[in-house]
Amino acid sequence: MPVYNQEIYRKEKHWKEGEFDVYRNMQWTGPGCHEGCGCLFYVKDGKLDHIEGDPNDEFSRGRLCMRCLNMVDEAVNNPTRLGHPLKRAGERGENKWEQISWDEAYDMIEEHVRKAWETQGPEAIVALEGTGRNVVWQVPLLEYSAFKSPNYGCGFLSGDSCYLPRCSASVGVLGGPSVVDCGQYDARRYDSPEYEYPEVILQWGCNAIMTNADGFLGHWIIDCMRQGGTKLITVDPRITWMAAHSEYHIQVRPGTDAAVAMAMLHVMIEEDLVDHEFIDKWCFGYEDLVEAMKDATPEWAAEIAGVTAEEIVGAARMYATAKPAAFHWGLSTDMTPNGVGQAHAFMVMQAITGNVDVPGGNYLATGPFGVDALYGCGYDYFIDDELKKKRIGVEKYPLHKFGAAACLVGDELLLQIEAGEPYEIQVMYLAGTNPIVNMAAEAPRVYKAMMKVPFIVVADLWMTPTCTAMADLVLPIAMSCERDSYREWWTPSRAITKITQYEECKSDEEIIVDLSLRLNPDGVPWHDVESLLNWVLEKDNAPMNWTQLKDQMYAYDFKGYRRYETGKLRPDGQPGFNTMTGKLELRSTLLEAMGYHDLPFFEEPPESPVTRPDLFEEYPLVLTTGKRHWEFFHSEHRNMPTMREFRDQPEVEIHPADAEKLGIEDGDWVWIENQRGRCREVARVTPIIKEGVVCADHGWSFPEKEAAVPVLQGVFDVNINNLTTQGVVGETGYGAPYRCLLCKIYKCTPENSQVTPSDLVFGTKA
Ligand SMILES: Nc1nc2c(c(=O)[nH]1)N[C@H]1C(S)=C(S)[C@@H](COP(=O)(O)OP(=O)(O)OC[C@H]3O[C@@H](n4cnc5c(=O)[nH]c(N)nc54)[C@H](O)[C@@H]3O)O[C@H]1N2
Ligand SMILES: Nc1nc2c(c(=O)[nH]1)N[C@H]1C(S)=C(S)[C@@H](COP(=O)(O)OP(=O)(O)OC[C@H]3O[C@@H](n4cnc5c(=O)[nH]c(N)nc54)[C@H](O)[C@@H]3O)O[C@H]1N2
Ligand SMILES: [Mo]
Repeated sequence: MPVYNQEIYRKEKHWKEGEFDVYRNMQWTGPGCHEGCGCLFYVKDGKLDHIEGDPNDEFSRGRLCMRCLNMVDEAVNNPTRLGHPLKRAGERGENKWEQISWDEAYDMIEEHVRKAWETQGPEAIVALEGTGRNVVWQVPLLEYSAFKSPNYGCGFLSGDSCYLPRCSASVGVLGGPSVVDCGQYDARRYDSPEYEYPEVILQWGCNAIMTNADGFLGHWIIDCMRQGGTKLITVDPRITWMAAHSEYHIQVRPGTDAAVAMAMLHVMIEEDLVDHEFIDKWCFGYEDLVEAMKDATPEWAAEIAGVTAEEIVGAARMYATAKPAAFHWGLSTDMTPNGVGQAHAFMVMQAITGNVDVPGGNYLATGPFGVDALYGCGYDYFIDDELKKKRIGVEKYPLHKFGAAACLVGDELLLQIEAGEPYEIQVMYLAGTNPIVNMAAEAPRVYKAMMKVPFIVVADLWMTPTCTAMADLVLPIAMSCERDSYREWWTPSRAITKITQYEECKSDEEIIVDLSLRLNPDGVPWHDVESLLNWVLEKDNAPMNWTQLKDQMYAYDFKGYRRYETGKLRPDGQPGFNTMTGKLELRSTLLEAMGYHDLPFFEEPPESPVTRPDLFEEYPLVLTTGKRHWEFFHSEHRNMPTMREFRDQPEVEIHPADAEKLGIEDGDWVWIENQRGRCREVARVTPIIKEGVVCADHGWSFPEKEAAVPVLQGVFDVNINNLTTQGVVGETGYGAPYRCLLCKIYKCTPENSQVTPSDLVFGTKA
């Protein structure tokens, strides 16, 4: 670690610098992202003035992204943010609001919750959240402790298609998720004598430098390349920066990844590039794997994926012979019904090459002190077993009980709301999710269903289209520097400390305390945010309380490498992996016990040129959706002028050869359409996308447009989730086709734009 000027970059938590109070602290939503980066917060007269990256933070090392750097003026000090609880004054969608006090807001919630308890039972209360911002453990804890309901889940993310397919599969195979080792588990980072740089990082369906997803910062890969000479392999239908810097770039047809992965396994096995010592000693089911991969030849996969057999063979050899090699898997793994089968192949690749839990390989990641065993959703001490059985959809899809997050199945919740059977959902609490703009597949259908729920509370930073369309009560939420909190995503554990206050905003943590003390005063062991955070840390077996963590800011808990040898992976302290057999299960007995594929497998997407040649005739392009951009985090940041200056409109990437055939030019507004619906985006004609494939943005709305229905910030006109599906999931219930559909594209004209998708949703035109 370089030594910084200690006068400027000091290590204490707080100091004075001229007219500023400077605080070292973590930034971790809102506004949103997956990370907690170390920042210096410069405060003047109680108001945040500017921030800088903190070079003394081992995690982010002083680097910040454009969204964080822009956050002060356009988020924290933005006068259009929510500052007071608002009660709906007109009809839903009219955007008429009455400012009320927190007491009145809580009275409303209490009345509806008690009514649900009395008329149906707590299960009629549902709490939904979005991705892992710093509203992750908070929402289930509120749901369990205050509402006493087991029904917590994601905001209609079909197939729970983000991280959960990967992580749930990993519970059966490795005993938990694995993450590329860039030294992040050890506070000494690259300077640790034990650390080795990966010789190769294989990046699969992941764009780490843009996304910094899941507690992993993309620039660590650049660190490895610069400091350790790490080489890259990339599997992606688009030429990303990473792909352009790779030795092999395998440009797959979306949704065919498992075939390519199986062929790579086939090559490794056939050419005997595997680590027999590790397999013999620590793995279960190798013979079955060999048998199952026998026919998965590179030629077979190349034909399916639209790549060459040579690149599959070359990439397989390069990964398998590198020591160590690391495997970085992205969201595209999850966004297909084949997600679990694909994830299984990826884990097996890490295993048979001997790259699990070794320096510079794939580290088996848990929270520092055990919290994330259930991905932060394990605090269900308040719910008895009978109630747990009432979690919607988990009897049908039991992997949800064992998986990485014990939550309800969103696709099944949708069916239940639509049918009103077996009972009606009476109360919905949304925090950190904006479903009809972004998370929900088949958004128009989800919108109509949600409108049937009699009482909806949205806790957010802004008046989003979801608030306007359906909220009965909107709660104003504190941003990161306005909250005391505790958060980790793998490592390190972090304390987030309150520095400023905005209007009447409350943090998600304060709301848990207030509502649980109102609704379940005898059932909860806390009385304020500090005692709540102490309780959470205690449940996580942390060796310190909140006040101590706050002082030291973060805590590492590195337990060394090859923990299968030292007994540190299993609760019983025995060597081995935390799986049913105690071995790394190349063939998963957990998946077998549930009647699922127990070995890696490939299935064509449900709507592909191969499975649906009939549809392909009318919709001749393969559609993948939702690649990320620097400027936005999902639906967020569209209201920030600087971000819009960089990127003003939703775009769909299309290859020049396809564009030419369709008479489409760069910059044209086009309709993207399939049998479920359409939306419009701007064509970006570019050779970086595979021919025959288009990639459309997600998460768009135009905050500058009219908020009230039927405009609703234009959200349904540009919503790529008009084209996605609900209920088309993998056998386990995990994985849905957000990234492997079919569509057609044509230029927008006045004639073909007379009836818009919004008109169809709101019935404004026949
Ligand atoms: N700036 C920013 N960062 C984010 C987010 C954000 O909205 N904005 N969202 C966060 C969230 S919740 C998540 S889950 C992560 C996602 O993080 P990543 O997985 O890293 O990112 P994506 O950009 O969604 O997708 C990665 C790549 O998948 C490729 N791809 C598309 N379809 C396929 C396919 O079928 N197969 C393969 N192999 N590749 C395919 C795309 O071309 C893209 O380059 O990012 C997180 N970080
Ligand atoms: N077609 C398509 N759809 C996708 C994707 C895709 O790739 N393609 N990606 C999917 C994925 S991977 C994911 S994870 C989902 C993400 O979906 P979500 O995580 O639901 O993201 P948003 O819709 O942006 O909603 C987040 C809301 O939380 C608010 N917020 C931010 N910070 C806080 C906070 O601290 N507290 C509270 N209470 N609110 C806060 C924001 O203002 C915003 O309104 O989207 C999914 N949708
Ligand atoms: Mo996600």
